[in-house]
Amino acid sequence: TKMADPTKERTFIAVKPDGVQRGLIGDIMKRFEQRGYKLVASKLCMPGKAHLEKHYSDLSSKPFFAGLVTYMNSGPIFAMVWEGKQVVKMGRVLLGATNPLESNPGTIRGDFCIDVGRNVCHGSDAVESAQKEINLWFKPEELLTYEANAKPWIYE
Ligand code: RTP
Repeated sequence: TKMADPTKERTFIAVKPDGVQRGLIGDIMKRFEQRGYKLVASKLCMPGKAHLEKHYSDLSSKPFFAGLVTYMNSGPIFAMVWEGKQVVKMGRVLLGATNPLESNPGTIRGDFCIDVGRNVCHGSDAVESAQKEINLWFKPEELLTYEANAKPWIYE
């Protein structure tokens, strides 16, 4: 059996409502673009409370869950799917630690925020959750397949 192409890994990244309001969409996209990742889908959306509760269902027992959903439902979210080698893990690196007080300068959260409840972006934490989140946020026809000059300029 043929191994899956490692350069086709995908992750779900979102600019949260505070990031959109603060005009950070371009900066956040730029970091993924310049690293060499390929954008395969994106949209500005306000998916509503039920969808956001589903997105964060693993956290439903946490004391901050209601506040988290209210925050996520407070304005448009810019949802994206990025593709490339180790993009799930690297996406987390680019975002920085969940709590901005622990995220390194140079990361998105380390450069732009202070409070964990206003941490401007989301990124899938594993390949399996990425697949689930991509399916929750995007229809199959919204994910585009196209050539993007990655080989041989990004990958050896
Ligand atoms: P995300 O899903 O947003 O990328 O964040 P994450 O995996 O780094 O962190 P997770 O533990 O899944 O938490 C999801 C989001 O909930 C908010 N949060 N608030 N008040 C708190 O103690 C607290 N802890 C987490 C954050 O907005 C976090 O990104």
